[in-house]
Amino acid sequence: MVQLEGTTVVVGLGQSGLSTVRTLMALGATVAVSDSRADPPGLAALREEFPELSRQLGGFDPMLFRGAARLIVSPGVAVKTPAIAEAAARGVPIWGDIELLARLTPAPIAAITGTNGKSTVTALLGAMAEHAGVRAAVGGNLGPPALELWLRHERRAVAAPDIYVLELSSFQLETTHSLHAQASTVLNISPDHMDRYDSLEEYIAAKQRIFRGDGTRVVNADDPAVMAMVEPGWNVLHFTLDAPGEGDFGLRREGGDTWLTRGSERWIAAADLQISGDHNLANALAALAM
Ligand code: UMA
Repeated sequence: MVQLEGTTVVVGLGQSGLSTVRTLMALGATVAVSDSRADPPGLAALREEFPELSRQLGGFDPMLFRGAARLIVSPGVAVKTPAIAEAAARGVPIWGDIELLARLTPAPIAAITGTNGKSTVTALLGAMAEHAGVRAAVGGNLGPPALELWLRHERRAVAAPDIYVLELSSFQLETTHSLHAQASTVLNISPDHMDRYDSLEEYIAAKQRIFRGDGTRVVNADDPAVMAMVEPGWNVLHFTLDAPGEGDFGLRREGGDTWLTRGSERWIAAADLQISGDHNLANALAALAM
């Protein structure tokens, strides 16, 4: 079980912050909440559920952050925010909700990021798991916040999942350190959230964090920015819209038909998919590889 001595400050309320507070309270942690808005989303629910909880609203207090045992920062709050950066420089650990989940759950995690398609691949993989009789908890950047999934089975509302299937944003990955996903993918890279990042390289570095650990990395062989992330010695599966190498996933055209194949083995006819377009062929191949 995760050790949470001292005060954990949840920075940024909203959906992610609220589920983080609920989780921390369920774990018996000492919690304070901080938000730069005076009336942030989720405040009414917070007041109702945890009326005694310490709240510091309408701005960030560097003293509060400095004295914290750790900060758990919502995805919408940049870690470069001065009060957070200052606390980090003083050695205060900066986590996000995914970091807390990674420390809490023994279940395997399948983690999906990329500029485009991550919601589709997450939904496909969740549906595949369900169809295969694997209990999957599906959410993250889209759908239920990751810790809400954990709370559902912690409260015995649902059985513990066999696997988490998580859509992760670059924002979430910035504050994730110990996620060792069993399978992870970066579907593609194009400039996004450039108001938050100083350069495309910084955005790519955030996405690349999904590949930490020693799981299977599923990479888009057609995207040079994704291919450039791959390091020697990794266990890698590729997907491509061209003919795949042995063991990899791609397309083969035979007669008038297009097949999604693993190596030369036909898995499914493109015409049988209920989603269309090349981008969705790539999404389906990525989900199959995952
Ligand atoms: N806040 C501050 N100071 C700031 C900025 C924000 O205090 O400088 C506070 C706001 O007042 C608010 C809280 O932080 O109370 C908002 O946090 P948040 O923006 O992280 O919003 P949440 O409701 O917690 O939603 C977040 C994700 N939001 C973002 O990444 C911006 C949601 O992704 C996600 O669904 C949710 O957690 C649950 O996991 C949305 C999103 O737009 C869909 N994602 C981006 C995208 O897909 O492109 C990355």
